[in-house]
Amino acid sequence: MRLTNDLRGALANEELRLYFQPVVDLASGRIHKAEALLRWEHPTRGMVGPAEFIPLAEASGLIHDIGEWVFQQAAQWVKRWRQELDPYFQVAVNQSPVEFQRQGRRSAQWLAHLKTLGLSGGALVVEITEGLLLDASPGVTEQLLEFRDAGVEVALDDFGTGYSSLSYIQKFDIDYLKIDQSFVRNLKPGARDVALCKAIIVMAHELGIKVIAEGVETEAQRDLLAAAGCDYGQGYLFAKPLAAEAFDALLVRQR
Ligand code: G
Ligand code: G
Ligand code: MN
Ligand code: NA
Repeated sequence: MRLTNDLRGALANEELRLYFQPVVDLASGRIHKAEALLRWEHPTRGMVGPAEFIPLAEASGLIHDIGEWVFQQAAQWVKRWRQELDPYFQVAVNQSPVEFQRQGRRSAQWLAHLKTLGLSGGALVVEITEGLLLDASPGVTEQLLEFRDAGVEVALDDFGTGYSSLSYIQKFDIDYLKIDQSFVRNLKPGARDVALCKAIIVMAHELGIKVIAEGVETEAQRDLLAAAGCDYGQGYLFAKPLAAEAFDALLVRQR
């Protein structure tokens, strides 16, 4: 396919961009973390989103080199933000099931690389989806444990859209649960989704898991989530995903 061929050249031609969206502590209103979101600045098509090209990257095997690039970029930026702004700042990177299952011995290389930058594993959060846990092979479990041992935190992305089962999150020692934006969208006083979000938050907290709400677009949504005890929010209300330099400027302004 044409786009897959172009994607082969995207890394070499430096067409990939790593954007960052703030993750805000709902109690203080401060930016504590960022989610790294990949973009492809295609020479003729303009900005291409990951939903379009990640599947091609997976099918072609290019996902592994791309994932490596994402990690390198994320590590470089989190180093800066930890050094200059906040020693506990974290950057979250997304891993598709295909990537995560092949992570294997790369974990050791990642950790070694973080170490050369003077960073601990705790500088990173890895976002995985429920689907990965559903057919969890011994390799997946092992990988999760390896991250845990190294202090890398794990977030369960898009929570509520898959086969959300309480047994997974209990079994896999997850650090964060990200409530999918489809639940946040309909948050209005008295709406059923308020009860749903509250229940998710209470359950997560009982299990020692922190909660991030995605797709927060209005102050009303933010206030309902904060009142429900949600720890973090992410969404256009705070900022859309930003180019690294713009995100950097945002962080400097909050210092
Ligand atoms: O930012 P946007 O809505 O376009 O992201 C769409 C999807 O792409 C999200 O579900 C996100 O998890 C995924 N995604 C974004 N960046 C990356 C990445 O670096 N690697 C992988 N595997 N998925 C990503
Ligand atoms: O990794 P994940 O599947 O959670 O990807 C999050 C996606 O949601 C990204 O594509 C990001 O651009 C998008 N997004 C982030 N904030 C908002 C928001 O407030 N509203 C909507 N509609 N989308 C958002
Ligand atoms: Mn995500
Ligand atoms: Na998500």
